[in-house]
Amino acid sequence: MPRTMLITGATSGFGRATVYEMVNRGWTVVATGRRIDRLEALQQDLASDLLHTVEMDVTDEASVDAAIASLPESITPITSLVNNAGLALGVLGALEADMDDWRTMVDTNIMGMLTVTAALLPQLVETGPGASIINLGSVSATVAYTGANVYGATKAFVRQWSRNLRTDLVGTGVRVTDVSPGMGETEFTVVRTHGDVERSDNFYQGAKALQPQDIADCIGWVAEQPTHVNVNLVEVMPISQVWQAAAVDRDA
Ligand code: NDP
Ligand code: 8X3
Repeated sequence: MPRTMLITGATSGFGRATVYEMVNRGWTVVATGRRIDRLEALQQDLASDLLHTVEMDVTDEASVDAAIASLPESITPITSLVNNAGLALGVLGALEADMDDWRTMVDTNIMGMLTVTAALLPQLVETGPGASIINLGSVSATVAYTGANVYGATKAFVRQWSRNLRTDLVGTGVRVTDVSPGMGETEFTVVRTHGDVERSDNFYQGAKALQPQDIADCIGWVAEQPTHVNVNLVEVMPISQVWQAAAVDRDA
């Protein structure tokens, strides 16, 4: 089984936990993200020959190409790609939401994922059986709630893209999986609220939300399935979280 994984958005949350998980499983890991100080901290903390770090902004095609071109031959081809970089911005309904936030979510969650995937697809196909692409979706792909508007829609894209890509890749040996978490306690809500740490802390307070390691475990499990097995979708929520009944506005 080939074992070199590139993870986008590895400087925080699910991506960062997956770096530790996969290095512990003996994989070679390429951790990427925009915050170089965080990548350096990973290097120092893990102090492992299995870890390589490289700056990558998934919204910048030149940055993606340069990062991939910089990888030493000794660790290519990349055999597993985790498209984890992503974000929600804003909590307001569509009437009050900010167009710049919408654009950034589409650029990152959709175009960023596509850019990195297209750049690495030749290496993944070269690897063949055992290769995998693991995309971070979300329960918000199918559950509507106020303020999810564009964020949830980008994750609906991830859901269908994962299935369509898997269909296109049949016969290559490359697997495609959508890992769709519910509420996870990461920097996600600080980012979503544009830096409101108190609001973010209150959101997670007492919720017993998913922890980054929970999703890292899922990703490790998916990546190490036998080569003939494709896990299509992993949807995982904290046991404290459930779906709401559809809301009714009695003044409508
Ligand atoms: P975090 O905010 O903790 O981590 C997000 C990561 O994405 C960071 O490492 C950040 O790195 C990276 N990132 C953001 N923009 C870019 C960019 N333009 N280029 C490269 N990297 C970028 O959030 P999570 O760990 O929670 O989120 C990871 C994924 O999981 C996302 O796709 C998110 O939508 C999804 N998800 C999260 C849930 C949750 O409740 N937490 C639930 C369901 C899905 P840097 O800033 O250094 O570039
Ligand atoms: C994030 C999950 O439920 O906060 O993707 O929208 S949720």
